[in-house]
Amino acid sequence: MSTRTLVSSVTCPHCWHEFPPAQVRFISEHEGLRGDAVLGDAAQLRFLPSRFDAQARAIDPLGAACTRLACKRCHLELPQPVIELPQTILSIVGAPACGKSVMLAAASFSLRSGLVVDGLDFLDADPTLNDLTVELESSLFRSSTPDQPTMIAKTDLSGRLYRSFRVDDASWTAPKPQLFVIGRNGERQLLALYDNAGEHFLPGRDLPHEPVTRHLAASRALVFVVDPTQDQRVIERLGGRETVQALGGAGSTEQRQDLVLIEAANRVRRLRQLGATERLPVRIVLALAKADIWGHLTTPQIKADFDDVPARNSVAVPSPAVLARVHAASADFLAAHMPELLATARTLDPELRIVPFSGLGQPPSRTATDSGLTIRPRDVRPVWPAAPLVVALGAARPELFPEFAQR
Ligand SMILES: Nc1nc2c(ncn2[C@@H]2O[C@H](COP(=O)(O)OP(=O)(O)OP(=O)(O)O)[C@@H](O)[C@H]2O)c(=O)[nH]1
Ligand SMILES: [Mg+2]
Repeated sequence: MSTRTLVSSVTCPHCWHEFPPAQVRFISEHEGLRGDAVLGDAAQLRFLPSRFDAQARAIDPLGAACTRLACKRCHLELPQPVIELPQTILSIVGAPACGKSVMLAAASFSLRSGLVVDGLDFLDADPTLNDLTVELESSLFRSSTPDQPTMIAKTDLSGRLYRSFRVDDASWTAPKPQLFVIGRNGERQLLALYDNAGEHFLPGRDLPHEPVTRHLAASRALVFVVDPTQDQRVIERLGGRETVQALGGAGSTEQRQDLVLIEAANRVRRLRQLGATERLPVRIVLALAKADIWGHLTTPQIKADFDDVPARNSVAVPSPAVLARVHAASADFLAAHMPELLATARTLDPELRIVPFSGLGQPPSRTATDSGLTIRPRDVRPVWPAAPLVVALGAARPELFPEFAQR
């Protein structure tokens, strides 16, 4: 029989409760055991086993052998790697329509291709749980109708991307985690990502029983997606709101993105009970989205770096030297156009990293006057879409990406 090493403490990727692996619940298999106090009448009973068979499967109260695991608190199913591998949670944060979902789809799609970083393995921990990223990827990056223009929809604030459970006589809602097993340099880890709606990060939107952004309590790094085209000063340089909106930028209302960042940092402090002057225990990466629209405004032009990448390699993370160059150009650009955002981010993390990218590679367009913006999947060519995540992982877990750990 194979032996397994367990982690010393499990952090549930659904409700972020921490508990020893010996406390993990099993999901009953016997059909007579339908109904669970936490998940409701339709779910199979979750139980703490006291009997096991010769294959180390748990025996449920009606005698069936069980292998599926669940969280002690929220009773939602846990893929096996959750109790065996160290877990890194990255929080993707940003204002509505800044490009989070497009980044997540382009990043997970390209990470699977093996072309992003040498020697990196990237697999779904549980394909049924990851249906959200699989769905996001299939619309733009794996379409069966690549000539049919399409676009990723705005992320819903509630509904099927979230799950409910009852604890302490209250009903809770949490976003579905997307879990991946990543391996490199002999290290293996579980990576947990969440796709929130931007509205969840706006001040005043952290509701007690909808802990939709409570991954901020457990995450190692914040990937703060900035959409420069939502800032009035950038919009003016680009020829006005209507022009920018026609390219996929500008959003619907102007957002103070620095306030969204401050709100996220305040939530990190509150959830971890940190004092106002204590350093944040998370690393911050500013992921500057939609560089296809504004990338010619920087000096030197980031756009030139983009155009230089061969099509087949556009998803690869650029070399540390190129990353350093575009970091400096992006910092100058932010200092000139969005200085309060840069200052806020630097105060929160003096070792801040800035990584520009484009999830689509080129602007979408409007095919009919009454329709939204769309793009043909065939024309989508993401540039550096996974670089912000890899740089954040390098900052949080240098053993995985030593070459990207240092600025
Ligand atoms: N030009 C350009 N437009 C983009 C790019 N990525 C996203 N967009 C546009 O921005 C819109 C919003 O992108 P999403 O990824 O849905 O934004 P989001 O942050 O997930 O938004 P919420 O779900 O509302 O929080 C898209 O519908 C596109 O029109 C890009 O790389 N280039
Ligand atoms: Mg979204």
